[in-house]
Amino acid sequence: MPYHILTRESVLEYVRGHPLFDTAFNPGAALESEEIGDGNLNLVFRVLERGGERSVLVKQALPYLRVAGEGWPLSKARAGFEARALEQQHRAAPGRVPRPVWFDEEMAVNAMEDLHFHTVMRAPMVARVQFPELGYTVGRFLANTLFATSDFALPSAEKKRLSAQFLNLELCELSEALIFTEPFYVAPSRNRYSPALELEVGQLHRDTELRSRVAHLKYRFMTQAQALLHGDLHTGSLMATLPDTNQADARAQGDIRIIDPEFAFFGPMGFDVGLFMANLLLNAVAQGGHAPDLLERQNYRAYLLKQLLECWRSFESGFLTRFETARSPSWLEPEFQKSFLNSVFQDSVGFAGCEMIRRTIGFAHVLDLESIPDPLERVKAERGALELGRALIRSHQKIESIRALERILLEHLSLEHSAHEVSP
Ligand code: ADP
Ligand code: SR1
Ligand code: MG
Repeated sequence: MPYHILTRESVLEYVRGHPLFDTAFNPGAALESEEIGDGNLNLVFRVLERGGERSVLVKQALPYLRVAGEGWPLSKARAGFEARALEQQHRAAPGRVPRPVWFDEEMAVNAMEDLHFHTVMRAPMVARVQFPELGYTVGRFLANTLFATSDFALPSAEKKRLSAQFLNLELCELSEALIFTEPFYVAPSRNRYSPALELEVGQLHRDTELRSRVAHLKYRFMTQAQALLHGDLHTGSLMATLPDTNQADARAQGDIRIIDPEFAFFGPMGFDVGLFMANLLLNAVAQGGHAPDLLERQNYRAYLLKQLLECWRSFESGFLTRFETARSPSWLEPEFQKSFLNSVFQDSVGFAGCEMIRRTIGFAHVLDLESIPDPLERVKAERGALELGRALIRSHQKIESIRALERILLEHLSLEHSAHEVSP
Protein backbone atom coordinates (compact mmCIF):
# COMPACT_ATOMS: atom_id res chain seq x y z
CA MET A 1 0.00 0.00 0.00
CA PRO A 2 1.56 3.36 -1.00
CA TYR A 3 2.36 5.72 1.88
CA HIS A 4 -0.45 7.90 3.13
CA ILE A 5 -0.92 9.52 6.52
CA LEU A 6 -3.33 7.49 8.62
CA THR A 7 -6.33 8.96 10.38
CA ARG A 8 -8.54 7.53 13.11
CA GLU A 9 -10.85 6.24 10.37
CA SER A 10 -8.37 5.07 7.73
CA VAL A 11 -6.27 3.16 10.28
CA LEU A 12 -9.20 0.71 10.61
CA GLU A 13 -9.22 -0.05 6.90
CA TYR A 14 -5.43 -0.30 6.90
CA VAL A 15 -5.40 -2.83 9.75
CA ARG A 16 -8.28 -4.86 8.29
CA GLY A 17 -6.46 -5.10 4.96
CA HIS A 18 -3.11 -6.18 6.43
CA PRO A 19 -2.07 -9.81 5.73
CA LEU A 20 -1.33 -10.30 9.45
CA PHE A 21 -4.77 -9.07 10.55
CA ASP A 22 -5.81 -12.62 11.48
CA THR A 23 -2.83 -13.11 13.79
CA ALA A 24 -3.72 -10.01 15.78
CA PHE A 25 -7.54 -10.08 15.82
CA ASN A 26 -10.39 -12.57 15.79
CA PRO A 27 -11.63 -13.18 12.21
CA GLY A 28 -14.38 -10.73 11.28
CA ALA A 29 -13.93 -8.64 14.44
CA ALA A 30 -15.43 -5.14 14.36
CA LEU A 31 -12.68 -2.61 15.09
CA GLU A 32 -12.50 0.85 16.61
CA SER A 33 -9.56 3.20 17.13
CA GLU A 34 -8.24 6.11 19.14
CA GLU A 35 -5.26 8.42 18.50
CA ILE A 36 -3.10 8.37 21.62
CA GLY A 37 0.20 9.88 20.40
CA ASP A 38 1.72 12.32 22.85
CA GLY A 39 5.38 12.12 21.75
CA ASN A 40 7.34 14.63 19.66
CA LEU A 41 7.66 12.63 16.48
CA ASN A 42 4.98 10.16 15.38
CA LEU A 43 1.32 9.27 15.05
CA VAL A 44 0.13 6.55 17.43
CA PHE A 45 -3.22 4.73 17.23
CA ARG A 46 -4.76 2.09 19.45
CA VAL A 47 -6.87 -0.27 17.33
CA LEU A 48 -9.16 -2.54 19.33
CA GLU A 49 -11.94 -5.04 18.88
CA ARG A 50 -15.31 -3.59 19.70
CA GLY A 51 -16.47 -5.35 22.86
CA GLY A 52 -13.49 -7.71 22.68
CA GLU A 53 -10.14 -7.97 24.41
CA ARG A 54 -7.67 -7.85 21.56
CA SER A 55 -5.90 -4.68 20.47
CA VAL A 56 -2.83 -3.53 18.57
CA LEU A 57 -0.77 -0.37 18.75
CA VAL A 58 -0.16 1.22 15.34
CA LYS A 59 2.71 3.73 15.24
CA GLN A 60 3.31 5.63 12.00
CA ALA A 61 6.24 7.89 11.16
CA LEU A 62 5.25 11.16 9.49
CA PRO A 63 7.52 12.79 6.90
CA TYR A 64 8.01 15.59 9.45
CA LEU A 65 8.33 16.14 13.20
CA ARG A 66 4.86 15.75 14.71
CA VAL A 67 5.19 18.59 17.24
CA ALA A 68 6.67 21.04 14.74
CA GLY A 69 4.64 20.23 11.59
CA GLU A 70 5.66 20.18 7.93
CA GLY A 71 8.18 22.99 8.42
CA TRP A 72 10.52 20.50 10.12
CA PRO A 73 10.91 17.60 7.65
CA LEU A 74 12.17 14.27 8.99
CA SER A 75 12.66 11.05 7.06
CA LYS A 76 10.11 8.27 7.56
CA ALA A 77 13.06 5.85 7.60
CA ARG A 78 13.02 6.21 11.39
CA ALA A 79 10.20 3.65 11.47
CA GLY A 80 12.65 1.06 10.08
CA PHE A 81 15.24 1.83 12.77
CA GLU A 82 12.54 1.42 15.41
CA ALA A 83 11.42 -1.91 13.88
CA ARG A 84 14.94 -3.34 13.76
CA ALA A 85 15.79 -2.10 17.25
CA LEU A 86 12.55 -3.48 18.70
CA GLU A 87 13.35 -6.85 17.15
CA GLN A 88 16.86 -6.88 18.68
CA GLN A 89 15.61 -5.76 22.09
CA HIS A 90 12.75 -8.26 22.03
CA ARG A 91 15.32 -10.99 21.40
CA ALA A 92 17.81 -9.83 24.07
CA ALA A 93 15.27 -8.80 26.72
CA PRO A 94 11.98 -10.62 25.99
CA GLY A 95 9.01 -9.20 27.88
CA ARG A 96 10.68 -5.82 28.46
CA VAL A 97 9.56 -4.19 25.21
CA PRO A 98 6.24 -4.32 23.35
CA ARG A 99 6.09 -7.48 21.25
CA PRO A 100 6.47 -6.53 17.56
CA VAL A 101 3.44 -7.56 15.46
CA TRP A 102 4.42 -6.26 12.00
CA PHE A 103 6.56 -3.67 10.27
CA ASP A 104 5.31 -2.10 7.05
CA GLU A 105 8.14 -0.20 5.41
CA GLU A 106 6.05 1.47 2.70
CA MET A 107 3.56 2.84 5.22
CA ALA A 108 6.31 3.53 7.81
CA VAL A 109 4.19 1.64 10.34
CA ASN A 110 5.19 -0.42 13.33
CA ALA A 111 2.34 -2.51 14.70
CA MET A 112 3.10 -3.81 18.15
CA GLU A 113 1.69 -5.13 21.40
CA ASP A 114 -0.68 -2.59 22.89
CA LEU A 115 0.36 -1.93 26.48
CA HIS A 116 -3.22 -1.20 27.37
CA PHE A 117 -2.72 -1.58 31.11
CA HIS A 118 0.47 0.48 31.23
CA THR A 119 0.98 4.21 31.71
CA VAL A 120 3.90 6.34 30.56
CA MET A 121 5.97 6.82 33.70
CA ARG A 122 6.91 10.48 33.53
CA ALA A 123 3.62 11.99 34.78
CA PRO A 124 3.08 9.54 37.69
CA MET A 125 6.68 10.14 38.69
CA VAL A 126 6.06 13.89 38.78
CA ALA A 127 3.20 12.98 41.15
CA ARG A 128 5.74 10.95 43.20
CA VAL A 129 4.45 7.46 42.45
CA GLN A 130 7.13 4.93 43.40
CA PHE A 131 8.07 1.97 41.22
CA PRO A 132 10.31 -0.11 43.51
CA GLU A 133 11.79 -2.21 40.69
CA LEU A 134 12.53 0.67 38.34
CA GLY A 135 16.31 1.02 38.70
CA TYR A 136 16.91 -2.72 38.84
CA THR A 137 14.73 -3.41 35.78
CA VAL A 138 16.27 -0.69 33.60
CA GLY A 139 19.79 -1.75 34.65
CA ARG A 140 19.08 -5.37 33.68
CA PHE A 141 17.43 -4.36 30.42
CA LEU A 142 20.56 -2.37 29.54
CA ALA A 143 22.94 -5.16 30.54
CA ASN A 144 20.97 -7.59 28.36
CA THR A 145 20.51 -5.44 25.26
CA LEU A 146 23.88 -3.71 25.29
CA PHE A 147 25.92 -6.84 25.93
CA ALA A 148 24.00 -8.88 23.33
CA THR A 149 24.73 -6.38 20.55
CA SER A 150 28.37 -5.71 21.46
CA ASP A 151 31.65 -7.24 20.25
CA PHE A 152 31.69 -9.19 23.52
CA ALA A 153 28.71 -11.31 22.41
CA LEU A 154 28.79 -11.20 18.60
CA PRO A 155 31.41 -12.47 16.14
CA SER A 156 33.37 -9.52 14.77
CA ALA A 157 31.85 -9.57 11.27
CA GLU A 158 28.31 -10.04 12.58
CA LYS A 159 28.64 -7.05 14.90
CA LYS A 160 29.89 -4.91 12.00
CA ARG A 161 27.09 -6.12 9.72
CA LEU A 162 24.52 -5.40 12.41
CA SER A 163 25.89 -1.94 13.09
CA ALA A 164 25.65 -1.20 9.35
CA GLN A 165 21.87 -1.67 9.66
CA PHE A 166 21.73 1.17 12.16
CA LEU A 167 23.15 4.14 10.28
CA ASN A 168 20.47 6.31 11.84
CA LEU A 169 21.99 9.40 10.29
CA GLU A 170 19.18 11.88 10.72
CA LEU A 171 18.26 11.14 14.31
CA CYS A 172 21.93 10.91 15.35
CA GLU A 173 22.53 14.34 13.85
CA LEU A 174 19.50 15.64 15.70
CA SER A 175 20.82 14.32 19.04
CA GLU A 176 24.31 15.67 18.34
CA ALA A 177 22.86 19.14 17.73
CA LEU A 178 20.17 19.19 20.44
CA ILE A 179 22.13 17.51 23.23
CA PHE A 180 25.77 18.40 22.68
CA THR A 181 26.01 21.53 20.56
CA GLU A 182 23.16 24.01 20.76
CA PRO A 183 22.71 24.23 24.56
CA PHE A 184 26.40 25.14 24.94
CA TYR A 185 26.77 27.80 22.23
CA VAL A 186 25.06 31.13 21.68
CA ALA A 187 23.93 30.60 18.08
CA PRO A 188 22.59 29.24 15.88
CA SER A 189 20.27 27.30 18.16
CA ARG A 190 16.73 26.20 18.81
CA ASN A 191 17.21 26.74 22.56
CA ARG A 192 14.25 27.88 24.68
CA TYR A 193 14.50 29.02 28.28
CA SER A 194 13.05 31.42 30.77
CA PRO A 195 14.51 34.98 30.61
CA ALA A 196 15.26 34.61 34.35
CA LEU A 197 17.97 32.09 33.38
CA GLU A 198 19.84 34.53 31.13
CA LEU A 199 22.68 34.95 33.64
CA GLU A 200 23.24 31.18 34.11
CA VAL A 201 23.03 30.54 30.36
CA GLY A 202 25.57 33.33 29.74
CA GLN A 203 27.94 31.76 32.29
CA LEU A 204 27.52 28.38 30.68
CA HIS A 205 28.28 29.74 27.22
CA ARG A 206 31.48 31.36 28.52
CA ASP A 207 32.66 28.23 30.33
CA THR A 208 35.35 26.99 27.96
CA GLU A 209 36.47 24.18 30.28
CA LEU A 210 32.92 22.83 30.40
CA ARG A 211 32.57 23.16 26.64
CA SER A 212 35.71 21.13 26.03
CA ARG A 213 34.42 18.36 28.29
CA VAL A 214 31.13 18.39 26.36
CA ALA A 215 33.11 18.22 23.10
CA HIS A 216 34.83 15.10 24.46
CA LEU A 217 31.44 13.53 25.24
CA LYS A 218 30.02 14.50 21.84
CA TYR A 219 33.00 12.90 20.14
CA ARG A 220 32.46 9.70 22.12
CA PHE A 221 28.76 9.77 21.20
CA MET A 222 29.74 10.04 17.52
CA THR A 223 32.56 7.52 17.40
CA GLN A 224 32.20 4.78 20.04
CA ALA A 225 30.11 2.12 18.28
CA GLN A 226 30.04 -0.14 21.34
CA ALA A 227 26.52 -1.56 21.18
CA LEU A 228 23.01 -1.00 19.85
CA LEU A 229 21.62 1.75 22.07
CA HIS A 230 18.00 2.58 22.72
CA GLY A 231 19.09 6.15 22.06
CA ASP A 232 16.31 8.08 23.84
CA LEU A 233 15.91 6.43 27.24
CA HIS A 234 14.02 9.05 29.23
CA THR A 235 11.07 8.44 31.56
CA GLY A 236 8.67 9.17 28.67
CA SER A 237 10.10 6.05 26.99
CA LEU A 238 9.13 3.88 29.98
CA MET A 239 5.67 2.50 30.61
CA ALA A 240 4.48 0.68 33.72
CA THR A 241 1.39 -0.71 35.35
CA LEU A 242 0.76 1.50 38.34
CA PRO A 243 1.87 -0.30 41.50
CA ASP A 244 -1.30 0.61 43.41
CA THR A 245 -3.85 -0.58 40.83
CA ASN A 246 -6.39 -2.95 42.31
CA GLN A 247 -6.60 -5.36 39.43
CA ALA A 248 -6.02 -8.90 40.62
CA ASP A 249 -3.99 -9.49 37.53
CA ALA A 250 -0.30 -10.14 36.92
CA ARG A 251 -0.31 -7.12 34.60
CA ALA A 252 -1.03 -4.87 37.58
CA GLN A 253 2.11 -5.63 39.56
CA GLY A 254 4.36 -2.73 38.55
CA ASP A 255 5.43 -4.29 35.24
CA ILE A 256 7.92 -2.01 33.45
CA ARG A 257 8.38 -1.80 29.65
CA ILE A 258 10.74 0.17 27.47
CA ILE A 259 9.21 1.74 24.35
CA ASP A 260 10.16 4.02 21.45
CA PRO A 261 13.67 2.98 20.25
CA GLU A 262 13.60 4.97 16.99
CA PHE A 263 16.83 6.83 17.97
CA ALA A 264 18.64 3.46 18.11
CA PHE A 265 22.19 3.41 16.76
CA PHE A 266 25.58 1.89 17.61
CA GLY A 267 27.05 4.20 20.22
CA PRO A 268 28.62 4.38 23.68
CA MET A 269 26.76 2.29 26.26
CA GLY A 270 26.95 5.06 28.86
CA PHE A 271 24.61 7.19 26.76
CA ASP A 272 21.59 5.00 27.59
CA VAL A 273 22.58 4.69 31.27
CA GLY A 274 23.26 8.43 31.51
CA LEU A 275 19.97 9.50 29.95
CA PHE A 276 18.03 7.35 32.39
CA MET A 277 20.04 8.73 35.33
CA ALA A 278 19.52 12.32 34.15
CA ASN A 279 15.77 11.92 33.90
CA LEU A 280 15.61 10.62 37.48
CA LEU A 281 17.67 13.62 38.56
CA LEU A 282 15.55 16.10 36.60
CA ASN A 283 12.58 14.75 38.53
CA ALA A 284 14.51 15.03 41.80
CA VAL A 285 15.37 18.70 41.32
CA ALA A 286 11.85 19.45 40.03
CA GLN A 287 10.29 18.03 43.21
CA GLY A 288 11.36 21.31 44.88
CA GLY A 289 8.50 22.91 42.92
CA HIS A 290 6.02 20.03 43.24
CA ALA A 291 6.21 18.75 46.82
CA PRO A 292 5.64 21.51 49.35
CA ASP A 293 6.18 19.12 52.26
CA LEU A 294 9.91 18.78 52.95
CA LEU A 295 9.70 15.23 54.25
CA GLU A 296 7.66 14.04 51.27
CA ARG A 297 10.04 15.75 48.86
CA GLN A 298 13.16 14.29 50.46
CA ASN A 299 11.59 10.84 50.66
CA TYR A 300 10.94 10.86 46.95
CA ARG A 301 14.42 12.16 46.22
CA ALA A 302 15.89 9.36 48.31
CA TYR A 303 13.75 6.89 46.35
CA LEU A 304 15.03 8.34 43.03
CA LEU A 305 18.62 8.19 44.21
CA LYS A 306 18.11 4.57 45.21
CA GLN A 307 16.77 3.76 41.71
CA LEU A 308 19.76 5.46 40.11
CA LEU A 309 22.23 3.50 42.24
CA GLU A 310 20.35 0.26 41.68
CA CYS A 311 20.30 0.85 37.94
CA TRP A 312 24.07 1.13 37.85
CA ARG A 313 24.56 -1.82 40.22
CA SER A 314 22.26 -4.12 38.27
CA PHE A 315 23.74 -3.02 34.95
CA GLU A 316 27.27 -3.64 36.25
CA SER A 317 26.55 -7.01 37.85
CA GLY A 318 24.45 -8.16 34.87
CA PHE A 319 27.22 -7.14 32.50
CA LEU A 320 29.93 -8.87 34.56
CA THR A 321 27.92 -12.09 34.56
CA ARG A 322 27.55 -11.91 30.80
CA PHE A 323 31.28 -11.24 30.39
CA GLU A 324 31.79 -14.85 31.54
CA THR A 325 30.17 -15.93 28.27
CA ALA A 326 32.27 -13.60 26.08
CA ARG A 327 33.49 -14.92 22.74
CA SER A 328 37.17 -14.06 22.99
CA PRO A 329 39.64 -14.76 25.82
CA SER A 330 40.62 -11.07 25.53
CA TRP A 331 37.28 -10.10 27.06
CA LEU A 332 37.81 -12.44 30.01
CA GLU A 333 40.73 -10.36 31.37
CA PRO A 334 39.57 -9.05 34.77
CA GLU A 335 41.55 -5.79 34.44
CA PHE A 336 40.03 -5.12 31.02
CA GLN A 337 36.51 -5.78 32.32
CA LYS A 338 37.08 -3.42 35.24
CA SER A 339 38.46 -0.59 33.14
CA PHE A 340 35.78 -1.04 30.46
CA LEU A 341 32.98 -0.76 33.01
CA ASN A 342 34.70 2.20 34.60
CA SER A 343 34.76 4.00 31.26
CA VAL A 344 31.05 3.22 30.74
CA PHE A 345 30.38 4.63 34.21
CA GLN A 346 32.33 7.84 33.52
CA ASP A 347 30.54 8.27 30.18
CA SER A 348 27.18 7.76 31.93
CA VAL A 349 27.92 10.54 34.41
CA GLY A 350 29.00 12.95 31.66
CA PHE A 351 26.06 12.15 29.37
CA ALA A 352 23.70 12.56 32.32
CA GLY A 353 25.06 16.08 32.81
CA CYS A 354 24.52 17.00 29.13
CA GLU A 355 20.96 15.62 29.18
CA MET A 356 20.11 17.63 32.31
CA ILE A 357 21.32 20.85 30.71
CA ARG A 358 19.67 20.32 27.34
CA ARG A 359 16.29 19.42 28.94
CA THR A 360 16.45 22.74 30.85
CA ILE A 361 17.62 25.25 28.25
CA GLY A 362 17.61 23.37 24.92
CA PHE A 363 14.82 22.68 22.44
CA ALA A 364 13.10 19.70 24.09
CA HIS A 365 12.07 20.17 27.70
CA VAL A 366 10.56 17.82 30.31
CA LEU A 367 7.20 17.84 32.03
CA ASP A 368 8.93 17.53 35.42
CA LEU A 369 10.25 21.12 35.17
CA GLU A 370 7.64 22.56 32.79
CA SER A 371 4.71 21.67 35.04
CA ILE A 372 5.98 23.42 38.18
CA PRO A 373 3.09 25.80 38.87
CA ASP A 374 4.97 28.63 40.62
CA PRO A 375 7.28 30.45 38.13
CA LEU A 376 9.79 31.32 40.88
CA GLU A 377 9.98 27.72 42.06
CA ARG A 378 10.35 26.60 38.48
CA VAL A 379 13.34 28.85 37.86
CA LYS A 380 14.86 27.69 41.15
CA ALA A 381 14.52 24.05 40.07
CA GLU A 382 15.90 24.86 36.60
CA ARG A 383 18.94 26.49 38.22
CA GLY A 384 19.37 23.33 40.29
CA ALA A 385 19.26 21.21 37.12
CA LEU A 386 21.88 23.38 35.39
CA GLU A 387 24.14 23.34 38.44
CA LEU A 388 23.96 19.57 38.87
CA GLY A 389 24.37 19.03 35.12
CA ARG A 390 27.55 21.13 35.16
CA ALA A 391 28.90 19.30 38.22
CA LEU A 392 28.37 15.93 36.50
CA ILE A 393 30.08 17.03 33.29
CA ARG A 394 32.99 18.55 35.21
CA SER A 395 33.60 15.46 37.34
CA HIS A 396 32.89 12.68 34.85
CA GLN A 397 36.45 12.02 33.68
CA LYS A 398 37.81 11.65 37.19
CA ILE A 399 34.92 9.96 38.98
CA GLU A 400 35.97 6.44 39.98
CA SER A 401 33.06 4.88 41.81
CA ILE A 402 29.32 4.86 42.29
CA ARG A 403 30.05 5.92 45.89
CA ALA A 404 31.66 9.13 44.64
CA LEU A 405 28.65 9.83 42.44
CA GLU A 406 26.35 9.18 45.37
CA ARG A 407 28.25 11.77 47.44
CA ILE A 408 27.82 14.42 44.72
CA LEU A 409 24.11 13.66 44.44
CA LEU A 410 23.49 13.63 48.22
CA GLU A 411 25.01 17.09 48.39
CA HIS A 412 23.14 18.56 45.41
CA LEU A 413 19.80 17.13 46.51
CA SER A 414 20.35 18.17 50.15
CA LEU A 415 19.87 14.58 51.26
CA GLU A 416 21.25 13.10 54.45
CA HIS A 417 23.30 9.96 54.11
CA SER A 418 20.29 7.71 53.84
CA ALA A 419 19.14 4.21 54.62
CA HIS A 420 18.59 3.90 50.88
CA GLU A 421 22.30 3.79 50.26
CA VAL A 422 23.36 0.71 48.37
CA SER A 423 26.19 -1.16 50.05
CA PRO A 424 29.45 -1.49 48.09
P1 ADP B 1 7.12 9.25 19.71
O1 ADP B 1 8.10 8.49 18.90
O2 ADP B 1 6.31 10.21 18.95
O3 ADP B 1 7.77 9.84 20.93
P2 ADP B 1 6.13 7.12 21.40
O4 ADP B 1 6.63 5.80 20.95
O5 ADP B 1 6.77 7.72 22.58
O6 ADP B 1 6.09 8.15 20.19
O7 ADP B 1 4.57 6.94 21.65
C1 ADP B 1 3.74 8.04 21.98
C2 ADP B 1 2.75 7.61 23.02
O8 ADP B 1 1.98 6.51 22.57
C3 ADP B 1 3.42 7.13 24.30
O9 ADP B 1 3.74 8.21 25.14
C4 ADP B 1 2.35 6.21 24.87
O10 ADP B 1 1.34 6.98 25.51
C5 ADP B 1 1.74 5.60 23.63
N1 ADP B 1 2.36 4.31 23.28
C6 ADP B 1 3.50 4.11 22.56
N2 ADP B 1 3.76 2.80 22.43
C7 ADP B 1 2.77 2.14 23.07
C8 ADP B 1 2.44 0.75 23.27
N3 ADP B 1 3.20 -0.21 22.77
N4 ADP B 1 1.32 0.46 23.97
C9 ADP B 1 0.53 1.44 24.48
N5 ADP B 1 0.77 2.75 24.31
C10 ADP B 1 1.88 3.11 23.62
C1 SR1 C 1 13.10 17.28 17.84
S1 SR1 C 1 12.84 15.84 18.75
C2 SR1 C 1 13.15 16.31 20.39
C3 SR1 C 1 13.43 15.21 21.29
O1 SR1 C 1 12.33 14.28 21.32
C4 SR1 C 1 12.83 12.96 21.32
O2 SR1 C 1 12.15 12.17 22.25
C5 SR1 C 1 14.32 13.08 21.60
O3 SR1 C 1 14.60 13.14 22.98
C6 SR1 C 1 14.63 14.36 20.92
O4 SR1 C 1 15.85 14.96 21.33
MG1 MG D 1 8.53 9.16 22.64
